[in-house]
Amino acid sequence: MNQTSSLQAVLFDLDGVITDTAEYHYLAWNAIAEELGIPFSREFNENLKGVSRMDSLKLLLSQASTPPSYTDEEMEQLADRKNKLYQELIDKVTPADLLPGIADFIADIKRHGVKMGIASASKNAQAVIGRLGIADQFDVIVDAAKLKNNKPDPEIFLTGAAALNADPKYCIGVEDAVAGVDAIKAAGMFAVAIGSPAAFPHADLVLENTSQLRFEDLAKRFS
Ligand code: B16
Ligand code: MG
Repeated sequence: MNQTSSLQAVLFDLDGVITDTAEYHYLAWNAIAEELGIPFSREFNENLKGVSRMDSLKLLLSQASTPPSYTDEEMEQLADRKNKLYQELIDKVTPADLLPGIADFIADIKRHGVKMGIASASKNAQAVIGRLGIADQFDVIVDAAKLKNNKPDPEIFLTGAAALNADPKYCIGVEDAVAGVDAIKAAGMFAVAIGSPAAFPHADLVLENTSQLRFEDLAKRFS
């Protein structure tokens, strides 16, 4: 191929990059917080982006005036309840829920023969991608349930690159969470952050929103 040939793969975070399921995570956690009488807000919910289900629950409980001490089993039950609420909400997801520009960006990557993967902390990633109607576009969806370490550990991005037989040096990771950007950098990849520049000092490139993602601009950085 031409000048874009050295870019081997693009690994995408899901929530906040491909679709905005963060709102559904918020609604489900809010219901649990209300039930437990713990204060919770959209602002606090920002801290849960990219964070695993159990770590999110721990953060939520830390907001109680007297943080409760639950057994491991009780913690599992609370996390399961939140997940059931979340799954009811994602049942409503359709292809119209792709964030702006994502459909074109994915199509461009595919057209240039560059591989694509999903590196999401969500154990519901497969279901969400299916409902968005884009499952066949991706060469791998990393199974978060099989990982030992959460973002900012690079494991999820390295696992994705290995599955695609790609050298991390020639991979791009796209994220909307600070822990995710740190995971991409720790994996030795080029990190694109979606959000406000001030929030992502470690990213190689920060774009305000997904409609600014351009395959040609990114591929040039590898030529
Ligand atoms: P689940 P991402 C993350 O997805 C979400 O940002 C985070 O809010 C959520 O707690 C986490 O997945 C786990 O999700 O409960 O569905 O396994 O941003 O890494 O795509
Ligand atoms: Mg995310």
